[in-house]
Amino acid sequence: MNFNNVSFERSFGTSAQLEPSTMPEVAFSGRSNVGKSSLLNKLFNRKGLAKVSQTPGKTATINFFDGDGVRFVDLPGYGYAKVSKSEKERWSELIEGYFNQDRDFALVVALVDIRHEASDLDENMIRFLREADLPFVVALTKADKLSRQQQNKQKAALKRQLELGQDAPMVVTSSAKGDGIDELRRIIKEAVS
Ligand SMILES: Nc1nc2c(ncn2[C@@H]2O[C@H](COP(=O)(O)OP(=O)(O)OP(=O)(O)O)[C@@H](O)[C@H]2O)c(=O)[nH]1
Ligand SMILES: [Mg+2]
Repeated sequence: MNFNNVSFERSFGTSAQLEPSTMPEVAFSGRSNVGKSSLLNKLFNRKGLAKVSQTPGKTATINFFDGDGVRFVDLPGYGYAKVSKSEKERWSELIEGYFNQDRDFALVVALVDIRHEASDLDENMIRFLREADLPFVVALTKADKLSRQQQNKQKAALKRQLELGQDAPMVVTSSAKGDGIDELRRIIKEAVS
């Protein structure tokens, strides 16, 4: 696939509205504000493709993008404390509803902020992906905020915390500086081929 060719398809507010799976899908999961939309934009070098915000909770729908015959799925972020209970329920309905459907899951890019310990919800997400036997790669985000030495230290600590094997796929990324973007493109290409 070619990362120069992408277009927005549609947004969905409930999982019942989701269109059936007609292409291999690459989904981006992670807590609110971790950098899902930014990473998607960086992969395609298209700044305004997915909406980015400094305010957590920006992506409150599931958004489909057609990337050269591969569907890229921007999921709403989990774990944002300041939204109402009904909003939280809507979000978990969307995320769980998406993963419970019979879809062509080629890869889940599970984003985790490199600066912190993984949250309980991050741990749950990774455990779910492992138990459901879904193909996934962990993308550690915002690497530009740490020195190289700190990045390596956090990478090892997060591998341990998330109980990922030594050679589990984990990519250190920065949407701001471009680190890890080519590597992630390679992993995506391989997963959809
Ligand atoms: N320094 C730095 N900031 C980043 C990076 N990636 C994202 N950000 C910033 O983090 C904030 C959230 O980014 P988004 O891409 O909107 O995060 P999201 O995961 O899509 O958030 P929701 O849609 O709310 O779930 C924005 O202010 C981004 O500019 C990165 O690699 N480095
Ligand atoms: Mg977003």
